[in-house]
Amino acid sequence: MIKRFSFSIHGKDGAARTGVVHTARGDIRTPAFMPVGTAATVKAMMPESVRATGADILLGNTYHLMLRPGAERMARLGGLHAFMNWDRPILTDSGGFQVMSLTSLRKLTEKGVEFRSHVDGSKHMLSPERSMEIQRLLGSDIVMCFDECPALPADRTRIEESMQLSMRWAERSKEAFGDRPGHALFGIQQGGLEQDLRGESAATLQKIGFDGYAIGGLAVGEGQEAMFGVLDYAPGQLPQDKPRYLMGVGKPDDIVGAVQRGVDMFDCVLPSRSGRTGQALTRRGAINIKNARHAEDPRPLDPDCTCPACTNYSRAYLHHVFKAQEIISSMLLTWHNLHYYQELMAGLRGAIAAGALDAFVAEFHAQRAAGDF
Ligand code: PRF
Ligand code: ZN
Repeated sequence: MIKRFSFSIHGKDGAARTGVVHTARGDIRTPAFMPVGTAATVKAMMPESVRATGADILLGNTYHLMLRPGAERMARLGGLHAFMNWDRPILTDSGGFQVMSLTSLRKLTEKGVEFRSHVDGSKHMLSPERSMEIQRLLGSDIVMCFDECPALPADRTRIEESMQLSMRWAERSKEAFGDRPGHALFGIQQGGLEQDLRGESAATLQKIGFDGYAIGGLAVGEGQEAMFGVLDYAPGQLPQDKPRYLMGVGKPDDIVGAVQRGVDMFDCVLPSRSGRTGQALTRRGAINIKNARHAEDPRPLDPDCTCPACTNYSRAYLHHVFKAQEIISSMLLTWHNLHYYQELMAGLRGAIAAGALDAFVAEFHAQRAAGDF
């Protein structure tokens, strides 16, 4: 018997919720942060290390994996989970957003989008139907609808036409996805910063019917205040009893504000990418390990962090290996950043369950205001 996809809410505090998404490959505690494993790896991390940071689920990308190593090849090799040695849930993004941000010379039509690979210039096509097929070949547990996401600012006509195209593609995605027990399909709300268009998008998606609902089209240049303005109403336009996923967000304070407004799932390259560029994200804010002030500092990054970077190494060492471009620099800082993100999510879950989210958020901001250790 394949376990059915479901979501149970165990506690609420204001608009925030904590619960568990149940999948055939295991449970996802929410609010959840999904580390990004674009090319079948969370860069600089072994999968068992990613798990050790507390991650329940990873994100993979249709766009990158279709180009390299290829979806059909991945299927012949047993699917993404076996290929990358991660047996827990994987959510895959559908590719449209990456085509728009990573390729030039693309052609958008009702059918889908034609583009040239950023790897070798070869020509490819993505459509709702092909995106569903690729995500099936990868073996994704949570499949995302194929959508289009305009960069902001954009005028209302452009936002409206794009949203309506995404809704027609959502319908085709659902049809092409079919009936796949144990696998989930999420719709993606679009509509920019326009409340009525967001409402129309949410209503259309609910009529089609999905296992979960993403809020797309945010964190694309509008700024935190405008994003929170949308999040003041967007989660309420979506079903109460299904998971809500804010795509591509974000910084720690973005996540905290979005959780307060009713979002359950997040993904972002920030903790892993900034780990590779020498930025540590901590309770007290960001620390730039490149800075010469760390060169002889024997203290750990964060004295209270239990990650390997903070338990076993000094800031002086982390500064040295970054300056010397040693691979361990990326490994240690990525581990620390992912550990910090997962601790933050665990803290949010505990605070919501205890009905103490306001106090938790006040302490979160107070520690950041206190600055470096
Ligand atoms: N759609 C899809 N993927 C995304 C986004 C979107 O709108 C965003 C926007 N922040 C990030 N990733 N399919
Ligand atoms: Zn640490």
